[in-house]
Amino acid sequence: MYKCVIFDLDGVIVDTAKLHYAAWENILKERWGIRHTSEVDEKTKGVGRYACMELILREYRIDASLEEAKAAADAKNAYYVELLKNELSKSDILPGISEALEWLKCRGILTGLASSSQNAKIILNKLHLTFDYIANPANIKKGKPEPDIYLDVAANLGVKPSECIGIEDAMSGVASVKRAGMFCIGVGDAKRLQEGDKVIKNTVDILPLLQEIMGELQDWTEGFTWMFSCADGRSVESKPIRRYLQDMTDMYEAAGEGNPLIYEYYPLEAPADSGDISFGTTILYPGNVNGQLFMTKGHFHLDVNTAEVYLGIKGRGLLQIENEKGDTKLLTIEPGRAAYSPKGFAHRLINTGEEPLVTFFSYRADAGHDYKTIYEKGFRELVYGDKAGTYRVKKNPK
Ligand code: PAN
Ligand code: ZN
Repeated sequence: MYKCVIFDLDGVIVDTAKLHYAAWENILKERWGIRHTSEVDEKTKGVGRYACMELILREYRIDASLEEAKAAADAKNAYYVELLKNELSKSDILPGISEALEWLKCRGILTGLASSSQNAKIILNKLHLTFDYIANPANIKKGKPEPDIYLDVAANLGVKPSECIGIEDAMSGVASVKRAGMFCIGVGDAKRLQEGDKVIKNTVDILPLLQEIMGELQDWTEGFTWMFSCADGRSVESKPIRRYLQDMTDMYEAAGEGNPLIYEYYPLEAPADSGDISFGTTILYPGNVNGQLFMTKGHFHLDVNTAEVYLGIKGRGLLQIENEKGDTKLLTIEPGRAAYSPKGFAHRLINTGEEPLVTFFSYRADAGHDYKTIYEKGFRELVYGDKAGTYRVKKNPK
């Protein structure tokens, strides 16, 4: 149901409050000889640069011309940017945020940033964080508490507001998320943020809460599960095994760049007994290495005479199968269609589409895995992607 999580920046991802405070303090003292107070500072949170200046002038009853005010706001910002550049680092990311972002990305859930800060890009660069979309506050007509910035992120990511969760620490931010028609997580004081759908004290609580909300709502029609129910009534969460390009470089014809995540799988290994079956979920991401489509490593089972079945849940792709005699096939995998790798056949998944290919697999628990043969030689056919979303098959020279 939820496809996207949108974050506020200050107070949620990073705490720049101290730096803002120091910058305002400096400017107010220098220009008007005024001592900045934490009460006024609190009211400036989540408010854009010039709106902040107006608020401060009002609060301290400062009489300034429009030019003076603008110049002071710009000077405050210049000072603040200096502080950001000199004092901000990865260690300033608030606790639990990196883990939450990683968790969302691994599940193909979109991430967005809805910050009123014109300095968001500088901050994210310093923190080495990326998002699927970052709103540009200069293009947003009405700031928080109006919903515009959150609606902008949703529109640019192609999701409905009802499919988004917004995370905020300020009252104006919570109001903005709610007016946008999104589910709101407030981080901070429960009373102050009571408009939020759920309020947690601390950023470390974000990931468990997201897991609770999204884990509950994930079901087969959403295309993915890593929670399995057991006969004894327990729910078991399977731990993912992740394969990056560098784990399988020699398997692609040409060396690729970087180290993207290619696939992850959530196996629920039953005891290695012939009467049991192991099963789980594989997510193979879309992409290619110099045109060769993303694929899993692939393997024979150690007991060659064991079959396996894959069921397509989401996305499109192929189950490539091949036996020692050289019989080789590419079986279509799509939602609702099962593909069978008969006994004696090695198998691998290939993603021919543009979204993650999610499958459920099941095989005899004592089958074992033999990766060596495929790792060294590969399958007889290599599958390349064409722009039109179709694929091309090449003979494997190995
Ligand atoms: C699957 C695969 C899973 C990952 O569980 O193990 O999709 O692919 P590789 O094992 O080829 O890396 C399976 O076929 N088990 O037997
Ligand atoms: Zn297998």
